[in-house]
Amino acid sequence: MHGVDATVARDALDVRALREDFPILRRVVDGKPLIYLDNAATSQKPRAVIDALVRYYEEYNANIHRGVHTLGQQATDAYEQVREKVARFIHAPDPAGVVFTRNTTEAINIVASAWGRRYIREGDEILVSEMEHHSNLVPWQLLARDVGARIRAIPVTAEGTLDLSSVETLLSPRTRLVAVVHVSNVLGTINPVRRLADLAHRQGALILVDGAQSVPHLPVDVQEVGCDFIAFSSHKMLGPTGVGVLYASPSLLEQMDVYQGGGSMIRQVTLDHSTWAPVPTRFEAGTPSIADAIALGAAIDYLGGLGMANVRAHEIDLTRYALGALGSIPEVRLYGPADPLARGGVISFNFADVHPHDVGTVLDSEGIAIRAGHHCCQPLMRRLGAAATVRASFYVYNTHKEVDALVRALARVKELFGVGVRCALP
Ligand code: 7TS
Repeated sequence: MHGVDATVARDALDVRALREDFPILRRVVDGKPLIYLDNAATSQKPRAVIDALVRYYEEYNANIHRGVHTLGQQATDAYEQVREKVARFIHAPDPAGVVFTRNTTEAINIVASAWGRRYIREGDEILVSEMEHHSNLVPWQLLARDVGARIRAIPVTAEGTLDLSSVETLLSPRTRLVAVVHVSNVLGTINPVRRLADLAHRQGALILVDGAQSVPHLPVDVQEVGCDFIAFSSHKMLGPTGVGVLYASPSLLEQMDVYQGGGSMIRQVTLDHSTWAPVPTRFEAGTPSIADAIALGAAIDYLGGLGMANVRAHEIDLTRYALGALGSIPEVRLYGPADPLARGGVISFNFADVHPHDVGTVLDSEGIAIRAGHHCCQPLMRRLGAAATVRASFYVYNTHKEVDALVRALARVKELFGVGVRCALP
């Protein structure tokens, strides 16, 4: 292929070309070109997304669902079109099931509050897993505390997968909800959500899927997954911060209580009583993040242009390459499944006994952005027996060369911390 290097040439994506779409990738950190490997925390934004934000503010900034004026109508149309785009993107049958939230966290809190407080009672059970992000754990703990319900957790195996053999015993007629992450933000594990949905439904429970790390990275079809609720964030899928999505069928949303009260979510208000707007606006009280939702539409267009199957193929390729390269370093301890097909583009590891924050600082001095810490998964860290990990996470613009740079920078960590010497001491 015309002049592109071999690693890019066999890729499902034209990475060299698409990198040009991301202005921030021209940045230099500490005199080194930025290598951004912290995509599980948040992704970078292509020019098309930044332009969509600017265009809204420069050309048709107005509040939505209220004005008769042209700008208000344009903003409303643009905002509502994104609802349809989101529905198509996740193969949801009805855009009326798409609720715009602030992020994944708020989407889950809406379910805990507006569905959970109505349907979960004393003695009921909520089944989570040991690999949940705090945002799919703490809302259920708050609910359980207030209504007297009980949290149970699917254990994680030594390979970093869910122990499915325990699910049938953990599920009981008391289980009202299974709340489980689709792709782990620490281990990368892709969980068998369809299977879990079937098991949950067989017990009469509903299932919420935390799609924060799946919707941006894999083709997700909510009808195939069979989930009742799915939550995800725009900022992890090339879109702006400030907007996320909760999807559920409109009939399920109808059965829920309201979440926040205020403007937009009402049909009629008297001094002592209100009735509610139809779903999904019933769950969108107040002025939403209009610009951000509109720019999420540009992010979805961008991902659609790449093709989610290609995004996934690119990440499998990078993950396979990185697992091989990191796995050949004796000081590196990798977490999560060995098979790149069983995981997303997230790789957690430790480097001998060097503290992950120290690894992160050395990598930063090489221009490499990774995350070090507990990744908002403290129960999982306890299960792994690690206080923290280093985490590299990939997206569409990452390359084999960047993985090579990570490997070289780890050699620098070894030099600086004298790992071999220190490990040899009693
Ligand atoms: N669920 C998962 C699986 C996540 O990875 C995250 C964010 C969230 C929920 C919460 O998303 P938010 O947009 O509401 O904040 N994960 C991370 C991370 O791994 N590093 O920084 C944020």
